[in-house]
Amino acid sequence: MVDLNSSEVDAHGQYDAIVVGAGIAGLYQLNRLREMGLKVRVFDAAGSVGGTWYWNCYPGARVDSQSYVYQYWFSDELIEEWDWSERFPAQPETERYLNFVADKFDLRKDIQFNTRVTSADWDEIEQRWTIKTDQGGEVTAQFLISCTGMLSAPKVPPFPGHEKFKGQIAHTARYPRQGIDLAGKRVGVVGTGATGIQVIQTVADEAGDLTVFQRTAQYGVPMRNPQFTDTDRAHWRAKAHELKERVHQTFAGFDFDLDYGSWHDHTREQRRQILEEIWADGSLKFWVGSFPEVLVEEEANNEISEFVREKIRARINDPILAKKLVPESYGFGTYRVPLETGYYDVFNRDNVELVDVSNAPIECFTETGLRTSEGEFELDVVILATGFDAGTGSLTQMNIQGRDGRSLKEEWSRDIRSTLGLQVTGYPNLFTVAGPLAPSTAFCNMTTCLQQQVDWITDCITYLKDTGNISIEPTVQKQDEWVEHHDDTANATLMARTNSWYTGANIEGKPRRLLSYIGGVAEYRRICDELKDSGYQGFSIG
Ligand code: NA7
Repeated sequence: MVDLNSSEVDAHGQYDAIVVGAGIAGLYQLNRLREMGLKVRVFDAAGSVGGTWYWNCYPGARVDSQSYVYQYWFSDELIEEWDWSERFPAQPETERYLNFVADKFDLRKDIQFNTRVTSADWDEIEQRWTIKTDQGGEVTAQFLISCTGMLSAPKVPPFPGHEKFKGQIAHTARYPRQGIDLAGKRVGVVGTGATGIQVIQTVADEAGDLTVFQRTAQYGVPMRNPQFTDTDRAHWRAKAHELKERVHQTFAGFDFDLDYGSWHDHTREQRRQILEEIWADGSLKFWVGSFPEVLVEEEANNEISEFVREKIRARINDPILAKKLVPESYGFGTYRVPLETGYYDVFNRDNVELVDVSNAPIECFTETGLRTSEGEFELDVVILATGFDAGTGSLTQMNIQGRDGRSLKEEWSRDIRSTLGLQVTGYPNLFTVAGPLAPSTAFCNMTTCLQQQVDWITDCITYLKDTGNISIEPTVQKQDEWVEHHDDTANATLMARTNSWYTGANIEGKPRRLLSYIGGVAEYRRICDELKDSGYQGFSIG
């Protein structure tokens, strides 16, 4: 059955490619495939374009990559026409940018919104995917490209009793688009990751009382976010061509790199001076732009961790409170580093209470709020900033069945394996942008990695077309090779030892593996390019 509501639908429901997701990657992928002359349809569960920047419309949501590198590079005209207002734009601006792109390149006509893919089955005889949606439609396509993002399946903690609660509950990744009136209300925020921190520092002013439920303290780095003048914009525009190349040559896809040489080449005083200098930059450079040893060697990591702890302590008036807010159980940078603006200062206010739930967990909702093992907290609104089933969640929810009826959900519930995070053995012609075991699973300035992966996929499809082939998938051996390399790289770092969504530790029962490739963006790109140049050696093509 074909959904005939949409304007550009193929009468027989047959496409060259189905793209799932109309966020940063999906929009670019659609544009690239259309340029090739392919018949493409995009499905998105959201009501409009934007992906992450559509759904995460919670108070204070803001990108923490610099706007001049968090953008598309494919159109000079676009770079000329779009004006970024500041260094780290807030969610509404980023969403507006993606809407601007969709309109400028007339992308909407090929996107079907409010449509969730419910299953995708590989038909071995037809060598095509059959895709069903919650709108009752069914289409087929030679290629299925998931652009669902690595953080798009929200993790909702299973606190019982939510139906009893008389107030309002909102997950940050499904925040009501019209907002919630928090003025004068008793607001509870559960979670103090990058998202929780943005919410807390933003709503503390408006809320009557704010109760923060913290399980793990974070190493927040102050964000420096100047407004851009016309001169700034002209400066970054003039550098766009250089930046476009530069971001692919660095460790984390930004315009800076691990620029300070080895940790061991400097005295303690020199290191301190360098750390102060990078701290003042007010960006993720403090995390992925200092010394290579920081994420690998305990001694270096301890020193930088202590540097940040000191900075946090200095911000909190009450030493007992400071003790709770200073992370001790893991090292700096082994959990996603959040950028903050006034976060620690919020706890000096009279209307803000920090509830440490590390040893006294939240047990349930009550009619009037939340109960922990140590007490009850009366609340009008509970904001769950509790994160995501990262990397795999959006893919496993889609019920993807590959060759011989194998199920991606079932396979990944045992062991999360992929080839470069781009393809999975047993699932021909399925491409996964930001799939697990690629740097795009969040060890990268996202726009850099997403565009690189979309380009790789587009080149791969072009190759198949040019050589008269129909399908491609990695061999078992190729996949084993990548997983082994990924694991060797990951296990040499301190990241693999910290519990967080990076290792799958935030989801009960999820197999442990560092979800993000940590060998560096430049190295990843080199490997991807080499593979392409070799004619996709190690892949079965037919
Ligand atoms: P994160 O980083 O996974 O943070 C989720 C937070 O929620 C974290 O503080 C968790 O504590 C907390 N959490 C989760 N479940 C519970 C329960 N049951 N009780 C108390 N606290 C809980 O997600 P974010 O959305 O903040 O950030 C995700 C990414 O988005 C971020 O890394 C950026 O890349 C953008 P825990 O640490 O598990 O103890």
